Amino acid sequence: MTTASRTLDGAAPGTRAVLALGSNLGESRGTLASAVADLTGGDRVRLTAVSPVVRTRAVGGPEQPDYLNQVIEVATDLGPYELLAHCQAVEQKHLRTRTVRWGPRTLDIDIIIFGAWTSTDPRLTVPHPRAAERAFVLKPWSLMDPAATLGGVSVAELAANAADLPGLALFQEG
Ligand code: A4P
Ligand code: MG
Repeated sequence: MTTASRTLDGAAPGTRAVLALGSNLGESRGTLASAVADLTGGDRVRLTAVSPVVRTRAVGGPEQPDYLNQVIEVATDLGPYELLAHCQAVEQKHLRTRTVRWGPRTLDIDIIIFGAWTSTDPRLTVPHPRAAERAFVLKPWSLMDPAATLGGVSVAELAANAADLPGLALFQEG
């Protein structure tokens, strides 16, 4: 599980988890930056790789603004449900409210994979059941880790075939 792009802390111990962040309300760029800091600021969840930020057209739900999406990889000592609670606490901190499914939000954090662990529990389904078809997850993930696989398939290949790929562009910083 190493590639040249996993430069932040390639040797970190713990379970490797991939998290996908999305925001389309408020100051989304700043929200993503502070969410990554909040997620990985403690010593039980360590940042090991981070993707570029991409601007994406909303998939599903009502008419809504474009999203900024980003993917990170962490090494963690937490169990999967503890990591979910941690992600939800960070969402709450950013005033996430849940009204409409797939509706606009200040911050959404999904656990995409958690090591080799799998689950079909609706409270925590891993791998994330819709990740394999979503360029807004797959493309930044493949840019972060060109060798990544999901269900044995290349994430870069899945991204290239995702229906929402045409609505995606790299976010220009500054
Ligand atoms: N849950 C189950 N599995 C997981 C998991 N792997 N990671 C449960 C995180 N949560 C998981 O999520 C609802 C419940 O899913 C949680 O209580 C948790 O226990 P939510 O975040 O409250 O609701 P949601 O995000 O509105 O629903 P859902 O089904 O998670 O939506 P998605 O699939 O995350 O899609 N378009 C663009 N361009 N960019 C986006 O980021 N995001 C969505 C949301 C839709 N369209 C988008 C984007
Ligand atoms: Mg979600």
